[in-house]
Amino acid sequence: MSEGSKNKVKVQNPPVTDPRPPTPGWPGIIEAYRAFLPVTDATPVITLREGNTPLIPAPALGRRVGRGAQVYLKYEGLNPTGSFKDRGMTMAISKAAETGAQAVICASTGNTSASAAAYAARAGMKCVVLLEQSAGAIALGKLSQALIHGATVLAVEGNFDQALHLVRKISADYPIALVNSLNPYRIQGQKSGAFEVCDSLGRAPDYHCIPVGNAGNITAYWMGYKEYHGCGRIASLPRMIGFQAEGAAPIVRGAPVPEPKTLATAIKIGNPASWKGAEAARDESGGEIGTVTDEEILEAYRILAQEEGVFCEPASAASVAGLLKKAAAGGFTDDALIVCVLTGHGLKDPDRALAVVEKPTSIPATEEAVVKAIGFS
Ligand code: AN7
Repeated sequence: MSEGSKNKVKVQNPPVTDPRPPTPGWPGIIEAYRAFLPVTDATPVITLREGNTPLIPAPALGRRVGRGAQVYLKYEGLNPTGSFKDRGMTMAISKAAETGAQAVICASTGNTSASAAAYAARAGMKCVVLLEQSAGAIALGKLSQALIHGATVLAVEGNFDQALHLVRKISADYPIALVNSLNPYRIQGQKSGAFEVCDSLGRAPDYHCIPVGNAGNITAYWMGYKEYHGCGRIASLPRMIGFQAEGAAPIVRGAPVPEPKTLATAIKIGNPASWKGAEAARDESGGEIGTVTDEEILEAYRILAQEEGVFCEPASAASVAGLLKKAAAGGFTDDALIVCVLTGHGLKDPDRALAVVEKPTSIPATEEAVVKAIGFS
């Protein structure tokens, strides 16, 4: 047996920290919003230059909403690992590095694990992720990310909520840092999404639509909007409009859901960690948290891809499903400025895309066959 295989814990690389500015291009959210974040000169900045994602106008959705609405999509799928989780992970891993942590752990429906694995690799830390074992629980793209970044991936015979319970306990009992959104630095980093929305628009939106799973992101966006409001960068605050999948809607029902069900696997969560934060965002902003069905999610997923040219994962489409549902009920004021967060990239879950489209048509390799197939003959 070689030396390497005897020693299960890999030799750690030194963290790849970035030089302080000036550096070329966007520096990542810690340097961009340093004054708003709990970092000091002693914090090693572990960044993949996350953030600075586009705010894409969505005119087709605006027409569907009607009443002069202007709709924008905050396309978080363009973060380095393909989801909004990178905003919080750069903070969580940088702060873990500051304390000398050698290892991090999380439970995940997929995106947190992909992000944690990437940032831990960059920091030279070991990463352990607990995922739900059952078939289809974790989208393929996310699983491949966690594995290729070298995380130790454990498939738990239980659901996300049980996995989260386990990692909370293990991180309390052993020297391994928790990087789920119970880690307050995650929420701190994620609030930068709200800063960027306001920086792009030059104001706050009237409504902010967002999917809700473990409820960290709605909590973080509301924190971000309140901080920008508090220091006078925006004059008004948005109403926070969250959406849970109908089969995984504990906050709407007012009780944990022991066996959550939805094809939007990212938000298949029955007992959200930031439950109180989500309720506070809803109540303080005069907003609401509602439900959308899997059918409504898939319809929004298709509309986004086919009418706006934007490919997101199903959980992300929950924000737009909710937008359309609320609009149909006359829920928006005239000329509303609405931002929907698209939390993750569509390529995370290619199986779902393939399941909802027609398969390619097989044809002979002839001009005649092509022309016939596209209706030119
Ligand atoms: C694409 O990765 O919980 O309400 O473990 O991946 O802040 O939990 C993912 C959540 C929305 C919900 N959209 O955000 C995880 C995880 C996507 C997500 C959510 C998630 P939160």
